[in-house]
Amino acid sequence: MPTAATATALPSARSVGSEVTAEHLRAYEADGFVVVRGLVGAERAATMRDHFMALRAQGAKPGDMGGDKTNAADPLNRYPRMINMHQWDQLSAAWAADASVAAAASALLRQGAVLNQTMLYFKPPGARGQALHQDQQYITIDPLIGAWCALDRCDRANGQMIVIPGSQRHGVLPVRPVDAASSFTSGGTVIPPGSRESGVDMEAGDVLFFSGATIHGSYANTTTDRFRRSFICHFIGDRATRFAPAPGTHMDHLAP
Ligand SMILES: O=C(O)CCC(=O)C(=O)O
Repeated sequence: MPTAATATALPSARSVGSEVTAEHLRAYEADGFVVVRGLVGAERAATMRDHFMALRAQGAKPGDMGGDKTNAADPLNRYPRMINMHQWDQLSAAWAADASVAAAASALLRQGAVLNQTMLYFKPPGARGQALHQDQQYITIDPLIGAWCALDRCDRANGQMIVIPGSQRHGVLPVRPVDAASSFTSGGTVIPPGSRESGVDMEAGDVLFFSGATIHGSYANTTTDRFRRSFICHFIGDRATRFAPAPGTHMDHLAP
C-alpha cells in the first residue's frame, strides 16, 4: 500500500508528458476533462480541415453516420460523421499516431495509450448536436479517454463541446432516448440532479481530453457560415479491461 506521501505526490510541471503539466493532470483527475492548448496547433488543424473536406467531397465512406434521410434539409446528409478513418486513410492513421497527443493521453491515463477509434465531426452550419452522454455507454472498456482536437474555433454559437465537471465520479449512468430534433444520436445519459454544464471555448489546434465516464456532448451549430469540425481519437489504457455494463446503462439497452 502506498504511503500518504507517495499517493498524493504529483510530478512537477512539464514532467508528466511532453505537453501535460501537473496542473493538467490535477484538473483532469478532479473534473474529468482538461484542454491542452495548442497541442496540435493551428497550422496542422488547417491541413486536417482541408484534407477531411476533400475526403468528404469524394462521397460516402464506411460507417458514415448522422444524416436524416426523411429531411432533405438536414445538413448532416451532406456532412455525416466519419469513423475509423485511420483504417483506410494514411494521413488519418499518421495523425492518430501523433506522438504529442498519444504522450498526453498516456500521461492523463497514467498508463500507455492505445488507439481504439477515430472520428471526424463536420458539424456544418445548422447541424444538430449530440445529446449529453458518456463514452463508456458505448465503449465498455476502462480506462478510456477521448482526445477531441478542434479544427475550427469552437464557441457557443457553432456548437462547442459541453461537459459536466466532476460527472465522471458518478460512474456509468443509465441511458435514455433523446429528441432527434436536437441530437443526431438517439440516446443520451440520465443527468444527475445538481449537475452544471460548462461550454468549452477552443481554438483550432487545441485538444480537449475527457474520460470515458465524463458526461459530454454538444448543442446545434446555430451559425449560418461557420463549421465546427473536430478530429477525435479515443484511446484505451494498455492495461485496460472490458466490463459488463449494468442493466440500462448501455446505448444498446435502449428500445429500438
Ligand atoms: O463533438 C461532439 O459534439 C460530440 C463528440 C463526442 O461525443 C465524442 O467525441 O465522444
